[in-house]
Amino acid sequence: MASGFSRVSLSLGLGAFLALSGVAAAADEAGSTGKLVRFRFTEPAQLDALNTSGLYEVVEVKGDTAIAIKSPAASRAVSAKRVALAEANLLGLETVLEDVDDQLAPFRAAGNVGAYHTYAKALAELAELTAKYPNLLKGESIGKSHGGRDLMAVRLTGSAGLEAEKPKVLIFGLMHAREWISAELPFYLLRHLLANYGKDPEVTKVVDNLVIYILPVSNPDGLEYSQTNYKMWRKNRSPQQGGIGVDVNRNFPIGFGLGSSDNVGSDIYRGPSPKSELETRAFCSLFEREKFIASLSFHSYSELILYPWGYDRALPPDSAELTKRGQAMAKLNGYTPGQVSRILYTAGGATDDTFYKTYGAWSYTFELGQQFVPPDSQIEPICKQNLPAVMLFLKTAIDTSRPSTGISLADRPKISNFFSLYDIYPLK
Ligand code: 0X9
Ligand code: ZN
Repeated sequence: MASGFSRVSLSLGLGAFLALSGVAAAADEAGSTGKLVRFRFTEPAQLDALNTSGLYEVVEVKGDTAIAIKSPAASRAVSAKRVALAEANLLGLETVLEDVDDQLAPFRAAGNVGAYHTYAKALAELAELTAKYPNLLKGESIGKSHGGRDLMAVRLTGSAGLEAEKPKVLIFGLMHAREWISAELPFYLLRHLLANYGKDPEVTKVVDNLVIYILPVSNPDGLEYSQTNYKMWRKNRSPQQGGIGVDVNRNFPIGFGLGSSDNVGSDIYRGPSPKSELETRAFCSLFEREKFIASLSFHSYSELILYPWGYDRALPPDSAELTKRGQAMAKLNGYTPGQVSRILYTAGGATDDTFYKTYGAWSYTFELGQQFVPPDSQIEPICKQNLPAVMLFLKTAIDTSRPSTGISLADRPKISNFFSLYDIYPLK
């Protein structure tokens, strides 16, 4: 029995499923349904075996129980030898529940998107805001998806100070197609900063002292597919040998291959090689150019604040500082802070590890809310609840030096001394 094994909850997960009835199952693309299985395990290694088997997608972990989907598409795409190997690795896991297919129907349907941003609405709103605030905001496509959609970002900075001297930060959402709420907070933040610049001193300082890139929709092809075809879609939509789609958050170089699948049918398919995906390359090029000092990605769900490492259970070099900042933000939104691999699961190839290790950015991931797609009425409360933590993330970025990882000292931007964050928000 492994000690020290305690996970809060996990958010590959199916909040909506569980909210519905406590059990559900997933459909593969062809429309046949998968099976939802509960496994009881005794050691973290068993969870990793489940995660990487290629046969199951782990969607929720609570205590010693993992809920996973066994997808027919995934099973069909692997060889008999591979199935046998995966099943051997999974021996020792007790299957608690199986065959709950019929409860999936409400989630398979492409529904009304309600108050959520579609990709078209996202582009329109970014265009409208850049037109309205030409002195503060510039639009920039940082690349294109396989489907030819722009990865549309905005660059926000105030008139004060020399731009070349300002630290830059990146905030982005919707890397996973079904996590619709994760595109809403970037918009909420952007509107807050624009509406209060020149009025609220805190907003003015943040906007004047930073260059803030905001990219609400990082996976536009996936979002479109989730909103029109299959709501539970997670990956992008790039054609792959034997199937469609790569989990972009498994396609980054650091820890590539760990806690992901090499089976194209899996929802956590990592892709054939690191940076095989256009979205991944667009992010890496942007980082190489802008040398962000901090990054914040939004996912859903589980009410967590996550920081490196995700790919390794070891502590990262700046663990104490990462923890301090994570805890300070968590005090403001009530979320549970922690190192990904310790409070969630081991998963490499995600943005945060590469942004921290390769590019020297303080990188955080918020798992928002308790569902992938909370009811419309929850959008505003979730955004509101998180705004102070995001403002702290921004303020922290102004006046601090780089982590010990990543790009060379010579590349570091000068640190602004506009005000000392630590005086205002002591981080314990
Ligand atoms: O597994 C993920 O990609 C993220 N969770 S989600 O349920 N939204 O899919 C968490 C990523 C955390 N970071 C790393 N694993 N490095
Ligand atoms: Zn996600």
